[in-house]
Amino acid sequence: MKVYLFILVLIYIAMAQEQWETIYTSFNGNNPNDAEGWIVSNNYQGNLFTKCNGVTLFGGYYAFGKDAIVSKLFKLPPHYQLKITFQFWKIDSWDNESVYLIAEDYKWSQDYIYYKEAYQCELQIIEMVIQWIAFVINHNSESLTFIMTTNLNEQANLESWGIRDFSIQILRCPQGCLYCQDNDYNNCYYWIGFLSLWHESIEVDGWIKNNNNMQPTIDKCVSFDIIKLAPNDKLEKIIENLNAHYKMQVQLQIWKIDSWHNEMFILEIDDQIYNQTILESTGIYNICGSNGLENIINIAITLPHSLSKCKITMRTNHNSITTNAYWGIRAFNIYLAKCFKGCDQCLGPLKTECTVCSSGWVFYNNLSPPMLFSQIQITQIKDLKSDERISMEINLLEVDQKIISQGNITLLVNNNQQILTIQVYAKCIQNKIIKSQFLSNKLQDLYQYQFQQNCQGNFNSIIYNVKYQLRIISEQQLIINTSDTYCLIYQIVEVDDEKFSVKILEILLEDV
Ligand SMILES: [Ca+2]
Ligand SMILES: [Ca+2]
Ligand SMILES: [Ca+2]
Repeated sequence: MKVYLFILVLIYIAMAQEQWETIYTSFNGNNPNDAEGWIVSNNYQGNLFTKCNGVTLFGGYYAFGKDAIVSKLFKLPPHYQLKITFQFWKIDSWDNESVYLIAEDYKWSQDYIYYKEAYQCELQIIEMVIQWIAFVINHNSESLTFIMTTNLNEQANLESWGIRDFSIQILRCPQGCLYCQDNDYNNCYYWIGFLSLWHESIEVDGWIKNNNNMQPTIDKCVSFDIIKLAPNDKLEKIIENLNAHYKMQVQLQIWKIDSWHNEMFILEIDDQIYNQTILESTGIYNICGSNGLENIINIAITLPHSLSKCKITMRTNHNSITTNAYWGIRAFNIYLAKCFKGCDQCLGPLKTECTVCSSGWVFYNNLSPPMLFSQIQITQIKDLKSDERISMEINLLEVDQKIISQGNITLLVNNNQQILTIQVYAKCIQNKIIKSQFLSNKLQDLYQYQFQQNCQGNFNSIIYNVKYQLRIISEQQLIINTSDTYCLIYQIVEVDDEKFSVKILEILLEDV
C-alpha cells in the first residue's frame, strides 16, 4: 500500500511540473481597462469595443477594419513555452481576405470569405465566423511582441474583426532558474542574467555603429522600439566585467524590414561567427517601413565561454539590388552559466569543476590552498646570532612580521603583494635530522614536497625560504604552531561558508 501511494505522489509531481500557468487574461467581460497596454491604430472612428450577439468584443463591427493594427508588448517571468488562446471574430463581407497574427517568429494567418450566417451586431444583422485560436510556441525571452492585423480593403462598417477571451499561459522555469529551455532544474540553475537590453526601450550606451562613434538610430515598427540599421551596417560593443562563467547564451531579435535579396545577418562573438541568417524578400505582412514584407527572427546561441569580456558584433552584407530595406534589433540578452560560488574559473557549475578559486577558497574535493607555494630555497648556515633566536623563528618577509614566541598563535596577514615569503630559521642540533614538507597545488592536483637535511659540521641553522603565491591580494589568516622541535603553519580557507585549516608548511626536528 505504501509503495502504491508513493507512485501516485510521483505521478502527481510530474504532472504538476507541466502545468500551464495563466499569466494574462483580457477581453472576457466588458471591462474597458482590458485594453490597457494594447496599442491600436487605424481603428474606425477611434472605436475600441463593440457589442455583438450580446458580448463585448475588442474591436469588431465599426471598430477594426481596413489598416487596423493592434499590438502589445508582454513582459514575462522565466518560462520555456507559452500558449496564446483567444476567440477570433471575422465579421461581415470579407472577400477572400486574411487575418495575420505575428507573435515574433510564430505567424498565423487565415483567409475568410462571406458566409450567410447572421448575428446581431450593434442593431445590425451581420454575417460572422467565430473561431477559437490557440497556439503553443517555444519561447524563453523575457518579453513577447504580439501583433494582429488584416489585409481588408474596406472600412469597418463593411468588413471588420474583433477578439475576446484572450489569454497567455506559460510553462514556468523550475523554481530557482532565471532562464531555462526545459523544466529540468539541473539544466538551468546555473544561468544568471548578465545583460538585458532593448525589450521596452532602447539604450545604446557603448554600442558603436560602423567603427566610429556614431550612435545607432532608434525607430519603431508597429508599436515596438528597435535599433534601426541599414544593409552593410555594423553594430558592435565590448562587454566587460562578466561574472566567472563557463558558458554563455546570447539572444536577440532581428526585424527584417522590407525587401532584402538573400543578404546575410551575421552575429559574431569574439570575432567568431556564431549565427548567419538569410534575409529574404518574403515575409508575413507589411507592418512598417515601405511596401516590402516584414519578418521577425529570434536568434539564440549557446557557446562555451569563460573570458571576463566579450565582443559582440552584428552586421549584414548588402546586395546592390536591395534598396529601401533595413534591419532592426531588439530584445538582446546575455545569460552566463556561472561558476560555483567562490570560484574564478571553472569547467562547469559544480564545486568539483572549479579550476581557479577566489581568494580564501579551496577546491572542495582536493583542498587546495589559495596560497600556492611557488619557490623554495633551503640553506644550511653557521648562524652567528643563533643564541639570540628561539628554535624556530619565523619571518614573513613582505609584511615584515616576525614570530619570536613559541606556541599556537593565529595571525592575520595583510599583504599588498602577490607573494608572501615565509622564512623559517630552524636551529639544527648534531645527530638530529630536519624533515620538512610543503603543500603546493598545480590546478586540481595537490603535491607535497618533502625535504630532509642532516645537521652536520659547523652548521647550526637551516633557513627555509618558501615563496607562496597569492591568487588575489586580500587578508590571509594563518595559524602558526611552534616548539623547539616543530614548526607548523596552517592557512584558514573557506568552503561553503565552512572554515578549514590547511597545512601549508611543516618542519620537524627528529632524532636520527
Ligand atoms: Ca467586402
Ligand atoms: Ca474587401
Ligand atoms: Ca514594409
